[in-house]
Amino acid sequence: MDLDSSILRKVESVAARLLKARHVVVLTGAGVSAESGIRAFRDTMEGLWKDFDPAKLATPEAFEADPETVTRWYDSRRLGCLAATPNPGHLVLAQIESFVRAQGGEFTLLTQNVDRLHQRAGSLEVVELHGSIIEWRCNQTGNIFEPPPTPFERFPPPSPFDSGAILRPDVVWFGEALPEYALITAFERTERCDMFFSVGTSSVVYPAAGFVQMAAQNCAFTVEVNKQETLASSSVDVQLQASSAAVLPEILKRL
Ligand code: BV8
Repeated sequence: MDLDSSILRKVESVAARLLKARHVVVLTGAGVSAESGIRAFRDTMEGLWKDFDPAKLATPEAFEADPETVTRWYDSRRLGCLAATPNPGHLVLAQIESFVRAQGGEFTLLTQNVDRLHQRAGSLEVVELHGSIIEWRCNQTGNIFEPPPTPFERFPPPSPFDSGAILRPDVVWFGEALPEYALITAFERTERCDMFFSVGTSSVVYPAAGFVQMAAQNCAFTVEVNKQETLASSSVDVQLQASSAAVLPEILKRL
């Protein structure tokens, strides 16, 4: 996808800043994985799930009320994530991390995504704010289990750790607290960052959506990469309205 000259001028300014940045934080959302064929969270649902609302299914109440439907939905998404491959957006973020570290800087990737594509693309310092769909956990013991890359045979899947228990995806549902380590790390790194990117997120979900505001208040240079305007667009220094898979490689080329 060719980027127009106004976006390329903005890309030049972002790359110039990144050359000097020493504490870089990147927040990613579902838009980064969209080009790997993974439906963004607020995209309309299709097929079997077209009559369901993700925001209602991604809750402990839904799991309590109908564990079979919720675990079927998550297992189909898990298999979709395993079948997907990282796209240029994921790969470039891993290369930008290497660049910043080679300059003696610190790089932190805060992701809201649960698909583990950043790790598969080679990103090292990844903080999963909303957990991972690739791992599941026993709803009694809390033990973690990574299922094989095949569909569960029974729903809800029985726990291998406790005969009366079942497995749930190791994600953070609405109304659940983020993992303590993830939250503390996200606050600490955002507090001291000198450059913050918000990539492929609608900036609707908190506390993740609050980090870009926090970075801006701490005078970090803030950049948004999104196909559309979002709730964060008015608070960033540079808004790159384009796809992450198209614009991130243009930034890397200029480092
Ligand atoms: C909590 C995992 C407290 C599951 C998800 C204020 C403070 C704190 C909490 C709240 C608050 N106000 C409201 C709340 C409650 C709630 C919340 O934020 N609600 C929203 C709806 C208002 N927050 C919570 O419940 C959080 N918990 O705060 O707990 C607490 C404390 C102590 C004790 C108990 C409780 C937990 C939130 C986590 C929920 N789990 N995911 C799963 O995946 O199934 S969130 C869900 O939305 C997604 O998974 C994703 O992680 C998140 C954000 O979505 P996006 O990633 O932005 O995706 P979306 O589809 O919306 O947008 C995609 C974007 O990409 C679009 O802008 C599009 O234009 C763009 N795009 C598309 N293609 C591209 C692109 N951009 C670039 N390139 C492309 N190619």
